[in-house]
Amino acid sequence: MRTEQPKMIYLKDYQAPEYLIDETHLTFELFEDHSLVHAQLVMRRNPERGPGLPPLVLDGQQLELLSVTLADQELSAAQYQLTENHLTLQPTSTTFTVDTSVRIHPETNTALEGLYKSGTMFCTQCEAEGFRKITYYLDRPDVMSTFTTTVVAEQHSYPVLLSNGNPIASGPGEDGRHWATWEDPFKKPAYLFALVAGDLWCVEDSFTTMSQRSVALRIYVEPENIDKCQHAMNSLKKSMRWDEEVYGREYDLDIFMIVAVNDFNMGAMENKGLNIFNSSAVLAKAETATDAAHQRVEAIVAHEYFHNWSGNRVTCRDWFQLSLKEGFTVFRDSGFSADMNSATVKRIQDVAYLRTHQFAEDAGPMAHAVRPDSFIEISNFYTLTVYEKGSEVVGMIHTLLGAEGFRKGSDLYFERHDGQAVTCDDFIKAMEDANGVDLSQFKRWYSQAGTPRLVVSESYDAAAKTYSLTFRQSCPATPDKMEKLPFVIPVELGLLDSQGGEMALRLAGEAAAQGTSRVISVTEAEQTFTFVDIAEQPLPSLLRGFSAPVKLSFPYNRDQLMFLMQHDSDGFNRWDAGQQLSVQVLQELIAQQQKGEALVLDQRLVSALRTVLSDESLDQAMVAEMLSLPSEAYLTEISEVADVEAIHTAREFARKQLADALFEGLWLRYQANRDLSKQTPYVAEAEHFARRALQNIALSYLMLSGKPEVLAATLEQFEACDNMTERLTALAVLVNSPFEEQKAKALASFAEHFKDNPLVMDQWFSVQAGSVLPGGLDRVKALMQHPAFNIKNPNKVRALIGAFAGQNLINFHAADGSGYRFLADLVIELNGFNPQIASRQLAPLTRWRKYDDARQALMKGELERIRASGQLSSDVFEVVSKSLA
Ligand code: B3K
Ligand code: ZN
Repeated sequence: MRTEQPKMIYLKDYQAPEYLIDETHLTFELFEDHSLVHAQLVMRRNPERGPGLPPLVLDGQQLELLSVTLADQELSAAQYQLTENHLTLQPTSTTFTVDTSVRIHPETNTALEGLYKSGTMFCTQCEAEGFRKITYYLDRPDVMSTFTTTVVAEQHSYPVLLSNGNPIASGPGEDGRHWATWEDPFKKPAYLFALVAGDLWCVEDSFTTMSQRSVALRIYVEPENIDKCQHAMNSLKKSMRWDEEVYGREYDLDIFMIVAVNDFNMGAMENKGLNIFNSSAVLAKAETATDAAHQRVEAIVAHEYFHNWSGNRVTCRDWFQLSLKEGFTVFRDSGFSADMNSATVKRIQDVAYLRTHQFAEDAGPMAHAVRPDSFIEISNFYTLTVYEKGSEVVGMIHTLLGAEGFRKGSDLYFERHDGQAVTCDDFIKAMEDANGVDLSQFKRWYSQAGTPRLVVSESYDAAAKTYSLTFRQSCPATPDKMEKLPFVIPVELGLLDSQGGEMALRLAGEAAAQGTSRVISVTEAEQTFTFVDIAEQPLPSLLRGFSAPVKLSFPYNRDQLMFLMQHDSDGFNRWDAGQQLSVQVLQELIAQQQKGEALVLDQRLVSALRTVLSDESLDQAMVAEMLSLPSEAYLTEISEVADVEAIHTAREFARKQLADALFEGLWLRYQANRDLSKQTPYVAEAEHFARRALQNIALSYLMLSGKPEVLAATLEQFEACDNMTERLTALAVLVNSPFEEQKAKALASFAEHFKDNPLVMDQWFSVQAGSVLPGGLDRVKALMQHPAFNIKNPNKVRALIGAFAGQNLINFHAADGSGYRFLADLVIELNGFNPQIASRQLAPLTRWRKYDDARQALMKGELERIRASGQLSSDVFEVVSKSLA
């Protein structure tokens, strides 16, 4: 545990490093009760920092220093200074070497940062500042070095020894040990260092790059998982091809490796040539992973692979620039997933996620800009804002420049900055220079937090045949800034005539119309755009494809929304019109519930969804998305004060009404698709995902009827299907149903069948944690005692506690505060051994401002209890103190 007070670090204080490291030579001696790390750093004074030889301050944490040698002279304790976080030496010439030996304890490292053990395997996680827990170093991304790494370990337990780059030598050692040496010729910051030692098997393949080089591809897993790697391997090859075709980026080393580990704080890590993955983000086969899991594997494999250019070859100057690599890489992986699957459905899912979760973050106490100005603990800034909003910001540049202009910009960026550590400004500059545009106002997206509001009004002049749209933008105050300057908001729009046709779009002053869907830039606080030659009152379709991450409002009535649902040429906006209609209808029900009135569902929602359900020409995944009502979390996010019970009751009421009214149509669609599932072996491809998505949402509605034929169908699907998508849906449907006996039987047989597969057991935990039936907290507490639960394993914590607190709102927000007390206890416990996970699990409590006074007091009380609980990690300290500020 730290003893120094956590302190705030500011972007404005950035200074280039005093010294640089040109070469890093590491030797690891791995043992069961400790490990030794010998480092030789070939260093020089950074010429940018001018003459003089200031002290060399190396970062290091939780290291036992055994020896230190400067310029071949071993130093005595009087010749260096050692503190909790630093080792300070005094160089005497501009170039020199530093050799250190340290002892570390991966075998007791529960924080899963630095070198640690996952099961029997040694592995590393160094981003952002974990390398300092391995050896003394300049642990900052603007210090880039080549690495040579030798790993020595016992041969029998650790037959596989891996590190970054290419293998250059290996051999036997003494006492049953062996060694391997790896060399990474590409300069990289220490956060991209990786090491793995274990008893692993691998699936092998190869990829021929666009310049005809052959690259060996290997996915390493524990032997029992060797049958679950093919999907990740296919995804990897598709990613490599896509990055060549869409971005012109070719892979550089002779080998690319992925290793799956069970204990991992997040999804995966892009270490140069040696990606380390949470097993949940690699392993997938029909019997054990859902369609969603298959799609997640495809997206994460792509994301980490794409980092080889956007992150590794061109990296971040400092951690305030994190979105430089993360926002851009999420944008790249979204484009890939859109191309591999249905682009509209991918966009819908991304936007629903952003609006529900990132908008909530942007409105809460941890709100920060895409490029934050300050932080206490960088691990807390791997956020939805840096990733997802960061991707939206890059996406807006793409929208403004067009695909070709964007590609010119990205080519220039990669060419200009290859091998460098750069800033978000450098990225924008490349986009500007390649296109001859000025993005200075646009850059406010990087520096101003908060979700802008865009209020739109219209006026039609029938005599003049002109139609005007007036946009008013504003952005709420956030903890970093009260006043915001106007953003550049690209709004893609179209105008529909009374037949649903698209009108030609000619702005006043233009010589001719420019298509029927176009992008206008709103750059002022208030701005009017007037279209001419508009023969009749149009209906606007605004923010097509969600062209900017804003909260847009236009006073649509329900009939107009139904019209857009049917006629808008933009698929995303058809879905969004349906969502807006649902929101209006649900908010009406919520108000009825709050006033103690009888609930009455507007039948227009029923008829709109009936039309969608019976439209056989629509992509079935799209039908499934349109049938999904906005989540309780989203309804919470858009409420001024969220009424947990009323939201839940209203939404469940609407679901039941829809289920009854649409029973026939749902049943037909369900049966047709289940029949197809029976006839077709599982395929992990878009059209099959789509079919199962509709089948499964239909089943979840149908079960609300409580009819025996639906129960029978659910049991049939549960027992006879050949894949986890159908099985898990059937299980979830049973778990949320009143059929206690069948539920218990299904849960037991599932657990018995999959007890040795931890990833499947995670899903079993999640399904139960998500059950909205009363008694949720007791069920979660009981499940924590299950032999398959392990609080030290992040996947288990996320599957059970994360799912409960993040998704089961009606149970978590129980009026007596029991859910809050439970979560606070858990955070206090996690803080003691894994601060990153502790801090993540805290997020639901930080949203206290959204709730009624009684709940606010309870939530704040728990935050205060955490604050007073003793020695807090900097991770938890930052979130708790900002939440209470
Ligand atoms: N870059 C890593 C995230 C590291 C998180 C460190 N706390 C995964 C990714 O975004 O690709
Ligand atoms: Zn990333």
